[in-house]
Amino acid sequence: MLNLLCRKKAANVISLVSKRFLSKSSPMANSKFDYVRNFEKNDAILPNCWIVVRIDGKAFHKFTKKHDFAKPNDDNGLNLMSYAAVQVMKEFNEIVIAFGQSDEYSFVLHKTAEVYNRRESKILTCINSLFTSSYVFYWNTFCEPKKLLYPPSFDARVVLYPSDEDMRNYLSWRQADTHINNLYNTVFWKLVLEGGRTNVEAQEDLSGTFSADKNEILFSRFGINYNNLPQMYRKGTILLRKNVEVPKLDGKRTQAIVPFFVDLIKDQFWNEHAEVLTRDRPQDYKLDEEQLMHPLMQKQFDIVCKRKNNNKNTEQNSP
Ligand SMILES: Nc1nc2c(ncn2[C@@H]2O[C@H](COP(=O)(O)OP(=O)(O)OP(=O)(O)O)[C@@H](O)[C@H]2O)c(=O)[nH]1
Ligand SMILES: [Mg+2]
Repeated sequence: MLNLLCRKKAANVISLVSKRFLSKSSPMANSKFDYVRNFEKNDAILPNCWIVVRIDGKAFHKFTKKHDFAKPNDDNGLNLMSYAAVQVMKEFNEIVIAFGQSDEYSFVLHKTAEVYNRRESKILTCINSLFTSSYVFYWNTFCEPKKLLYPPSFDARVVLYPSDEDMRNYLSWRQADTHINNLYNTVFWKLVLEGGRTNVEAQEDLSGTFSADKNEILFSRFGINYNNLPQMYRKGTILLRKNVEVPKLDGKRTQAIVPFFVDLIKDQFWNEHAEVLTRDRPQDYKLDEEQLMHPLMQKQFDIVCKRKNNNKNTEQNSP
C-alpha cells in the first residue's frame, strides 16, 4: 500500500516537472494563454449541506398544448418525466430522494455527497442535461404515436439546505404546491371542458375561492370527490432507491428506483424510509400492486430480465 502511494506521489512530481519543462520549452503546451484558466471560479458547494437540484420545463404551457397533453394531468407525460428522473438517479447514486410534479423535478443529493468534489456547475449541468436528453430519448416509449415536434428544454437551479428540517420543509413545500395547483387546475378544466365556461370565465369563477369552495364545485356540479382522484395527481411522485424482488425471477432481488405517491409531510414517511436521512443502503421493500404494475417498475424489470437472458445466452454460447 505504502509502496503504491509512493509510486503515485512520484508520478505526480514527474508530471509536474515535465509540465513546467514543457511550458518553457514548447510553445504549444501550457502556452502564454494558459493563465486564462485561473479566471474560472471555484464553485464548490458548502460541505454538509443538502443539495437540491430543481429542474423545470421551459414554457411548458406551450409545449404541453402543442403536444396535446391531457388536461390537467397527462399520465404519459408525467411518467416520461419520472422515467427521465430515474435515469438521473441511476447515474448519480448520491441522490437519495427525488420529487416530481407537473413539469418539474427536484433531486436531493445527500449532505455528505462528494460527486465532482461538490462543484456546483458540474452537478447542475450534468443533471439537467441528462434529464433533458432522457426526456427526449424516451419520448416514443411513453408518448407514441405522438411525435415530438420540437426540442424541449428545462431550466435548473441549485438550492442548499443546511439542516435536515429545512430539506424536509423544502419537499413539503413542493408537495403542498402540488395539491394547490392540482385542485385549481382540476376545477378550472372541469369548468371549461364540461361546464361550458370560457378560460376567462372559469378564471373569474375561481378567483378568491378557498379549497373548500373548489371541492364543493367539483362535488356538486361534476359529482367528483377530489380525494378519490389518483394520488399521483394530488401528491406528486416521490422516487426512492429500494431493494425489490423481480417478478418471474425466482425471488431474485435488484436495486430499483421506486415511485411512491404518498404524503411526505408527516413524520411517518421519514420513519418508514429512514435511509434517506441516514444514507444507509437501500432497504428491502415489498412493492404494492400499483407500484408493481407501474410503467416505471415494468421498464426497470424488463432491463433486469433482458440482462439476465443475455448473460445466460453468453454462458451457453461460450466454449
Ligand atoms: N395539459 C397539461 N399541461 C401540463 C401538464 N403538466 C404541466 N403542464 C403545463 O405546464 C405548465 C407548468 O407550469 P410553469 O412551469 O409555471 O409554466 P411554464 O409555461 O413551464 O413557464 P416557465 O417554467 O416559467 O418557463 C402548467 O401550467 C401547464 O400548462 C400536464 O400533465 N397536462
Ligand atoms: Mg415550467
